[in-house]
Amino acid sequence: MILGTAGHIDHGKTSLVRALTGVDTDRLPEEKRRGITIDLGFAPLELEGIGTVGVVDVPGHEAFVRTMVAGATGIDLALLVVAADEGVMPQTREHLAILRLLGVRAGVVALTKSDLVDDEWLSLVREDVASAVADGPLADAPIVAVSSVTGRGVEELRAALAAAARRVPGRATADLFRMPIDRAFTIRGTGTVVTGTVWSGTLRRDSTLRLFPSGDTVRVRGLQAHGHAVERIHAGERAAIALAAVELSRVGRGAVLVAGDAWRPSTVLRADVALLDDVARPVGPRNQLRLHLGTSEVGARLVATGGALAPGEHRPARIIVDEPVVARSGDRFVLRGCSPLGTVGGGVVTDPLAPQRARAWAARADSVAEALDHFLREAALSGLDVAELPVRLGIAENELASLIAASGAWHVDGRLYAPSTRDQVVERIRSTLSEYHGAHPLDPGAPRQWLRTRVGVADSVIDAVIGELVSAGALVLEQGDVRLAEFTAHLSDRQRALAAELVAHLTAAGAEPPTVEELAASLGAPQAEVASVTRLLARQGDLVAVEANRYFRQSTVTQLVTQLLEGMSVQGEYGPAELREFVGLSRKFLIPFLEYCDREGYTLRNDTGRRRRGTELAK
Ligand SMILES: Nc1nc2c(ncn2[C@@H]2O[C@H](COP(=O)(O)OP(=O)(O)OP(=O)(O)O)[C@@H](O)[C@H]2O)c(=O)[nH]1
Ligand SMILES: [Mg+2]
Repeated sequence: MILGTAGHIDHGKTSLVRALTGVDTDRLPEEKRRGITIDLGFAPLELEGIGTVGVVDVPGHEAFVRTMVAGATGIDLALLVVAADEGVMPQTREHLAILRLLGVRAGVVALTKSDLVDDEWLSLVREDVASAVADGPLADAPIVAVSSVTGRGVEELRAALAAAARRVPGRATADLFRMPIDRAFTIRGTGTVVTGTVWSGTLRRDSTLRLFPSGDTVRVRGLQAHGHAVERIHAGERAAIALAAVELSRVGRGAVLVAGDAWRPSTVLRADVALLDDVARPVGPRNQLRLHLGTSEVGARLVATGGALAPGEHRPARIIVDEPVVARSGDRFVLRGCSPLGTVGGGVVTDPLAPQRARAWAARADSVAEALDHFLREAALSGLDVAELPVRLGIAENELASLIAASGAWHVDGRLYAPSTRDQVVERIRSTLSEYHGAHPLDPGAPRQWLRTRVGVADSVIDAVIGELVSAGALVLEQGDVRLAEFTAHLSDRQRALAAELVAHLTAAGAEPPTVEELAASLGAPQAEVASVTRLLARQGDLVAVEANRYFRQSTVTQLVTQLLEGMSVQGEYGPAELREFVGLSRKFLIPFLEYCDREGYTLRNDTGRRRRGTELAK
């Protein structure tokens, strides 16, 4: 469990952490010199009945709110610190707003420096604070007066924190591992070490992780929790992870470690976004914003349907970021404005992997099934990558199978399609084929490869549908050509006349027939048509293409093959000149004919000549 401090500068956060844990988290020389917190501080806190809680101490200075956000992200409990002598101040409110935006639901308020004020003043400040937290997540939080100087109230505070901690729900450990990195440094002999709060999942030593935004694959060489080496680390714990062979320059605050192959960096997110009530102006796509998600911070623009968001307004929007971020559905984030600098709002990611032109969309937080349905319909024929769904939907991998089953979606080769897609693909195949048959009535069917390019779905999908339709008898797939089962190639009257003429011509030409071009010229018919008719006659078995574009009558070929094989002895090996004796063809016709015989398996050619292969004669 993680506890984070919050509160205005100098209100006593770091002093109180030291009073609770004995650890001074202000370690930087500059922090000592200026007497303020600049970077995040970390300390272990023992709470009775809870165990060790990781404390993240944040700076209160208005210039370091971005650091505060990085520290507050992923905490379970907030310790809001308000100095009794000053009361509620600007960063008290801003930090409170950030806690609310980040979805922190529990905590305790400490009225520090109570030694500096009298009881009357203290009760006034207490009322002030109560009204400041009234409509937020700390509305019911106990308010405990403390002094880090006298020790007053510190034990009462510890007990209040333990009570609040007991009500915090556990985090999912049977989930994808993710840890936004908040620090990176090198330790001599160990190498690069990164620290952070584990958001989800479990990590074992020697695991392999992905590091984003670099995308590097990294190996976990050592694991520590609260300064002790451990074998595994779970969601909700502070972790120090030693990474094998990673340059320090590759990691830093803002990077994130994840396990599994569901994670993708993305530049368009969809989210439910809320603007704070006290923002000065509406926020639209022209306003430069900073998106704080996990420990990362990137430039962002907000595009909501219906224009700019007004102060206090809550609407679905798209967030377009300058640099890729790794987000998951359900992630909370904070949006800050650049001028004036300040927190303007935040929200919940509803789609971390939004298509470039997707419309903003309101997710129903309680219905993952609805989200899946929406994504499926939106993806239409391109489908969804099943591998990324645990991230896109924000669910554990083990919840996916039943969700997909319930959706009725169609799962082909790692992609998921809306149930209606199958009918759509069937319809497209049918109409594409019937158009093809109309345009090419003599063709046996459309080449499958061509069909794939025309239907506009993944090859695996079209192949699956063709396979189904072939089994169902609706399509015929023959030699790579697909046709509707009801289609048969047919000749028009004119083509029938042409076919008869053509056959007569080829019969007369015997063993030395003309090419298709020559045939077309002597018949005075279009070459394309002659080619189609000869192809059809070849499919029907009347003609044989001994070489490309040169057709023989089947009977002529049979006779030539018979002569050849009868001439060759079983053991003999023959050169072309000898074979020519058997069939009596001129050289121009002989070589293509012999090659035809090789292809058809009548003869076998090697370096020294041809042998007879089969004893059976041509049919
Ligand atoms: N009298 C009195 N002084 C306190 C108490 N707590 C803190 N201080 C003093 O207040 C000053 C600021 O305390 P810090 O603990 O550094 O305050 P902080 O909230 O951590 O400040 P930032 O991290 O810079 O926002 C220091 O000089 C502390 O000694 C307290 O309970 N009583
Ligand atoms: Mg401090």
